[in-house]
Amino acid sequence: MEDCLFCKIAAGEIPSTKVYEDDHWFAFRDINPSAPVHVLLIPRQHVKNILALTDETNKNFSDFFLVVKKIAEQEGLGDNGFRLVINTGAEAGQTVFHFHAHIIGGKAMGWPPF
Ligand code: IU
Repeated sequence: MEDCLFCKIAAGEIPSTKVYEDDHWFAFRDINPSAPVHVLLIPRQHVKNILALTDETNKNFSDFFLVVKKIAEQEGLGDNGFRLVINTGAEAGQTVFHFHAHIIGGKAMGWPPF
């Protein structure tokens, strides 16, 4: 999609600190990390958020949790765990409208998150 920052990051047109990539997914370090590990996982395909998913676009999400697991282990979060956050819509705090999952870890966290 034209003028989508995260599409351009996934395409390598805008630099980022890459931590993982495959045919469908790209992951990079959040520019403003809220924990020692803060990775954003994005699909290469432009999907605005969960509410915009369709049967067709969902096909590329079938391995989503396994990719999350792979990145978490690669980042050393396999023992102590991590938090997975997907802000969906402005009220939930979504500011970039290309689906992204925050993989956050490396410190103790509280609940609720707001
Ligand atoms: P949110 O769930 O839409 O609020 O998350 C957007 C995230 O994207 C947020 O944590 C930003 O720090 C991050 N980010 C980034 O890593 N690089 C950028 O160029 C921009 C935002 I704009």
